[in-house]
Amino acid sequence: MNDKVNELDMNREDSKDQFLTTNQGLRVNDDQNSLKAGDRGPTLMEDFIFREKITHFDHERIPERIVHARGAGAHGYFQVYEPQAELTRASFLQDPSVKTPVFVRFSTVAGSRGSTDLARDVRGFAVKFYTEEGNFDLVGNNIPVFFIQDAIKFPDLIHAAKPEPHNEIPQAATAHNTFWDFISQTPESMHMIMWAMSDRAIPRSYRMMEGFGVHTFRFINEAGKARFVKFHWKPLMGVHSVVWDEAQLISGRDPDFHRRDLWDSIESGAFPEWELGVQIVNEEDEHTFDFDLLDATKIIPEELVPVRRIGKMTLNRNPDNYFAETEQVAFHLGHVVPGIDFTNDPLLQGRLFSYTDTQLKRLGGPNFHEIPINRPIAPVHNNQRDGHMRQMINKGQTSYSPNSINGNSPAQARQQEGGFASYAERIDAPKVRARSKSFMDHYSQAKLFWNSQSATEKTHIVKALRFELGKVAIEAIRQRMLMHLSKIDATLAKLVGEGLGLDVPSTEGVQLNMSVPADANPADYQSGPVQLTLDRSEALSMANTIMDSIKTRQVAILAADGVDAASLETMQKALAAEKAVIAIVAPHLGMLKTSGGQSVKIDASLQTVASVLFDAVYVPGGKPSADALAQEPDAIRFVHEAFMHCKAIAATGEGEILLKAALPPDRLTSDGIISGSNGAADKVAKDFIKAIAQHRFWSREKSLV
Ligand code: HDE
Repeated sequence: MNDKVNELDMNREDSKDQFLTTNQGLRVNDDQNSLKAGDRGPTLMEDFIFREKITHFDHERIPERIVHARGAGAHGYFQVYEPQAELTRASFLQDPSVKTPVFVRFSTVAGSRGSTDLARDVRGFAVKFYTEEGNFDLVGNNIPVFFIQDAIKFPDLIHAAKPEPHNEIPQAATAHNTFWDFISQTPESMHMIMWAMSDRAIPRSYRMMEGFGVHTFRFINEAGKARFVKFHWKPLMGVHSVVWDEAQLISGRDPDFHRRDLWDSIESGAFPEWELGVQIVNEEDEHTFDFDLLDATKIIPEELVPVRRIGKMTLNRNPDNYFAETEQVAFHLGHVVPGIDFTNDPLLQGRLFSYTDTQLKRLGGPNFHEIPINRPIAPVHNNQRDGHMRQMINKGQTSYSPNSINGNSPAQARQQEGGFASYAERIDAPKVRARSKSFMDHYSQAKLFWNSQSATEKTHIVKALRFELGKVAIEAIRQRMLMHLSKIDATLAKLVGEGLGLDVPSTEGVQLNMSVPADANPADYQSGPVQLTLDRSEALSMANTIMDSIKTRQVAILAADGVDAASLETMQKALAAEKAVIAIVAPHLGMLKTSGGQSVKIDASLQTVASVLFDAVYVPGGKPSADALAQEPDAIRFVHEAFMHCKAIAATGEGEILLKAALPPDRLTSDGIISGSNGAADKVAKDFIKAIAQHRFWSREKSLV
């Protein structure tokens, strides 16, 4: 039961078995021809049907989101595990039997609405909880920190990241001059840069990403006691990514890869799940860390404050209409409920302004809260009136307060009645434009992140930086970036420098932070020394993630006519039992003739798919099948690419012929390549399943560190 999904019913339309009408309900008799003076004459102004249709069409587009334009959404619900009354009075966090409806939108940041899902980018992770006390939006990302510390820099950051203004190139990519020009003068970005250059920025699936509220928020309980809180989403499938070469190829083969993955898994009943985690810090401990809790470029390492998992979110329904739901959904950090409040994080504070402002432009006026997907399930009563596209028909004579005519309704609610009261934080300070000294450590947590990565992850970061900076045409920008990297780690800087053909310049006497007010002393804005309370944090490495299931993993079975039916079936059964998704890929579409003369349906041809769309490949036996595939360049490339991207590969019997055609002999025994005779198909299937769950076999790559 999902109240919001049912509530949307009043706005759903289904034209099945209905007549075509105008927007006024008039049945249309001829939708093929406009009204003309003679069948070869000019169209008449009178044609109100033509004009209505074309006018509506002309106005079908609304401005795309200025950031996070590209996204995909889904409905679901959230359930808390235990009452959280000790921490917060928020009602949706009290009763484990209550399923609070949610709508979630995942997104990339930089690209336009039609750009590829596989850009190297931060992913948005925005959740709207339709609670009984009103909507609560947790508008987060899949990376726990941000590029900048103060919201006033956001337009600069985004202008630098977006396609360059003179030629609108490149789309959905940060690998260009302006982005790195800005970053190389903004050391507060360095921690975020480490994350953005890591594989976190190229997820395998939205279902396999963490989510973070980023800012420090406040929880407030019934007694008015406040604590700091950081929000986390932990995916039950673990955190997994693709490799960069693969991401680039997917962008061509299927730019809707993430959108499709989310859609298909929900349609097939494999509902994505995340646990909601909280890190709690008591108010008296605010200043016990070597970073500032109000600084959104810092995490609280999980080793210092563990993440408590307090509930679970399940996404179980795709939208009916992309535009009506996913495009029109309007998130806002300021959509909170009693028990959740803000802190003075200057990034958070700026966001509190931006989200309503942007909806006014994007959704066209102040009534965007009435659009069905944005409408709370909690009742709405206030004295706000009129405006573009008003849906509500407010009854009565009064639209002001106090009023005596309507008994002063709608009435303010006491706190005990659910009235929201802002946390009465004491503020007594001069009004200044300034950055706190406690925000001036820009490299320590970047170093912590680097130190916490596996050798493979470090290699990928180095390669990502070589790629991105390699696309920067201005050498001074590359040089500046190398200086910053050398502050994080000397090996990192050296390795990136080698890829760029540059020595790492000395930072002696160089002012690395150029984001300095005109009258400030630049020295006050330079980063303090690197200080590490922790050497490393296990939670930061994806190498430590969950790898226990192959559920929903996409497995390609490469086959041609004459394939060995028994080994094919054995593998199909074994994979299906583990809930993997199987596709038989053959040189042509239609039916496949097995060695035993049976017919098997082909799911995709080698022309329509590629290995980058799958997690693993299996080549069954049957000599005619294997021989035919070994003659197909697309089949050879399929196996070769799967190998290059470190995926599990299995073959039984003559299936090895294709492996031998695709890979050099010394690579046939690499990790994650499983083969056996046709008779051993059972054993091969078992080993293959274990291998797919490992996600990737990084030992095949050349490690740089
Ligand atoms: Fe956003 N951000 N943002 N952002 N943001 C928007 O609001 C903004 C930031 C995030 O799926 C916009 O409705 C400012 C951090 C998500 O609809 C806009 C600053 C985080 C989404 C806006 C930030 C986010 C947005 C554009 C600097 C992670 C997509 C369209 C202070 C915690 C939500 C819109 C969706 C969208 C402003 C930084 C997350 C312009 C000024 C940090 C997930 O209002």
